[in-house]
Amino acid sequence: MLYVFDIDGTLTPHREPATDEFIDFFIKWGKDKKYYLTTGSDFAKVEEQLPKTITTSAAATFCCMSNQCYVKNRLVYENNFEPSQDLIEALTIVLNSSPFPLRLGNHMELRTGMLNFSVIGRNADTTQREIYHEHDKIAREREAIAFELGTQFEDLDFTVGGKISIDIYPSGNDKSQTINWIIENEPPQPIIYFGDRVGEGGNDYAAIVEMQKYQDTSWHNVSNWRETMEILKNFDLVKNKDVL
Ligand code: M1P
Repeated sequence: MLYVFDIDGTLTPHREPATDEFIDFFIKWGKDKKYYLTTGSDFAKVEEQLPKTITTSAAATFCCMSNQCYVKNRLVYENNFEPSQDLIEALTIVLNSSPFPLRLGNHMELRTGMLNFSVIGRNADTTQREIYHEHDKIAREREAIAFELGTQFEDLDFTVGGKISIDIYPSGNDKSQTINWIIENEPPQPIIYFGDRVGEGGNDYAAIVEMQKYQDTSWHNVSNWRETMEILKNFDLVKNKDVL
């Protein structure tokens, strides 16, 4: 069995370090498991949020929507992306026309193989992130922006991930790359995926669509790290029952 975990909202609170409770649990749980990490964030943020014991025990870590892959801290591949002037202009118009009142800076973050866009800006602190997230839950602003820009730029994908932002990358350069890499590099075996955005339009969706091409794959849409932990604990209970 191979496990694949999204990070923000699945193993950790969004853009925050994993809790001590989760770290203690996961280190013990992971001792006899093979698992992969896959995130929209870059490697520096992964290291801020998860301890080295967890990242170095991962079979591989896919960052920036799988546009960068590390095996045991060694870079294995990366894709390039240079946003066009048209895209920057379109995002600037969105930024200037959003009714949300706060602009806190770092609205377009260029990462390896992708661009992350946020109306409130990546400088928002935890409280400000929540304020935007509450606004977005009601206004569904990010969904609307992603849809609008998706029709304007057909060669790019716009997906909603995390709480305040949208991930943008060349069509297909998404988390399906994680699944394809695993399929190419591992013998056939069951794969189980955990993410907080597995529905259409979410940034885990492409991984789920890709997994459906293969047998013995399954996934969980979780609301937070605690739910992930409970599911993993229950697997072990069921397994032990089978053994008994
Ligand atoms: O990994 C999920 C997302 O985490 C962050 O989202 P946000 O800042 O909106 O909460 C970002 O790193 C985003 O790119 C990533 O997809």
